[in-house]
Amino acid sequence: MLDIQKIRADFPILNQKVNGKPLVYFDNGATSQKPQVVIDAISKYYQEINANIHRGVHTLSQLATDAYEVARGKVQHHINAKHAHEVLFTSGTTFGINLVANGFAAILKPGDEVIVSHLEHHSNIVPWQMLCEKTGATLKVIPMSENGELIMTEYDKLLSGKTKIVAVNHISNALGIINPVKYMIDKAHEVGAAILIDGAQSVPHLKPDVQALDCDFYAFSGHKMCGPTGTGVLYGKEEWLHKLPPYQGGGEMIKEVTFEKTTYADLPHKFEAGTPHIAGGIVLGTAIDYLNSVGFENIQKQELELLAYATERLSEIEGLRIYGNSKNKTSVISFNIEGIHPYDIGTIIDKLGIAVRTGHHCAQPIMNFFGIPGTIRASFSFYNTKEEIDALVEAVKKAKMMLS
Ligand code: 7TS
Repeated sequence: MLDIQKIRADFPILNQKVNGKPLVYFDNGATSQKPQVVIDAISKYYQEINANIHRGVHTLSQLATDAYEVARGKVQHHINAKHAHEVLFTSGTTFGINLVANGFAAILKPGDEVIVSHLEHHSNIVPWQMLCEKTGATLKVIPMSENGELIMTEYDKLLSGKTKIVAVNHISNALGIINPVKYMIDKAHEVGAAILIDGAQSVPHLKPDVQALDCDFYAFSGHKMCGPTGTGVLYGKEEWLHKLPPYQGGGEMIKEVTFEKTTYADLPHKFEAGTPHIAGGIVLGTAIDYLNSVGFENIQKQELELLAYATERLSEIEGLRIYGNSKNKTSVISFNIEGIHPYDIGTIIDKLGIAVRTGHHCAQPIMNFFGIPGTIRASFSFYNTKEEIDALVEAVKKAKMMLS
């Protein structure tokens, strides 16, 4: 059992008032809060070892380089990648997906097909649309059902020899639905297609095993898993990272440069042009250590309890509809109240100290599917409590009264 009060003491931001009320932070799907160890590790880096990496012979540069590579190793073990050089540090999920989509421009031909799903964040739609525009390939979309699940029989029908890559999220940000990614990966491979998993919303809740999944790419952001903003990881299978061209040209990603010809550095440096977010990469390692010290089993247990409690309590409110009723869900509740715009509820409950996200959550096709402008999304983390859910329910009831 987690000692929630002890865990909450690790997160200084949680212990404050917003608009005169105790902060209730339920916007974890947008970004998580940071524990003190992560905040301290950022200062420590700049106080003690700040230097550019992979460049100098001097001691600080070596210390910074070593710390950065230790962090890469931590990520490798965390996601069970076969090689450390399959772990690319990026600025976030968006960067990782764009890197892969850009690389596939060198591979796709007119008539080829790219598959995404109806449940994607715009980050996992737009780069593939841009790729299709560039190459003449066609974008296909796996449809979803009323309860927010992807329809696997339709996925099976879309797959063919023309499919070159499938891109799907592990967990939907707008509804919290957990997709059957292992099935989807195996099916993509049956037709010889590559598959990218957008893990932005899964890594705060579970420990992905990229070898067991057998995915070709797995992209995620550090800031949703207690790490700093501007950090992220793209895992790519070695064979694919060799096949794809570099994304950006610049320092650090080369072996040799002449005006006639440039040769590229080995993995992972081929994809890491320029000075990276050194402190961020190192501290992402600290965040991963922190999450593992809490334990993913404990995290899941606490979050599923919060999900069940919030679903039950919110359902007390007349006219409240929850979107995405699948059993395969993480701790996200997306809802609306009949006749009231989600933005209005969000604004009123903010005055009561409660932070939720309202709007389309960068997933407009899902909102279009339900015929709504957006939802109110409460996304819970392991450091949230049932008392906070009670505060949300009371605040929503109050807002409903004021607005109806
Ligand atoms: N993919 C998914 C599934 C996401 O939820 C997000 C961000 C991204 C990609 C992009 O991640 P980034 O770190 O590169 O921006 N999702 C959200 C959200 O749900 N609310 O704010 C950001």
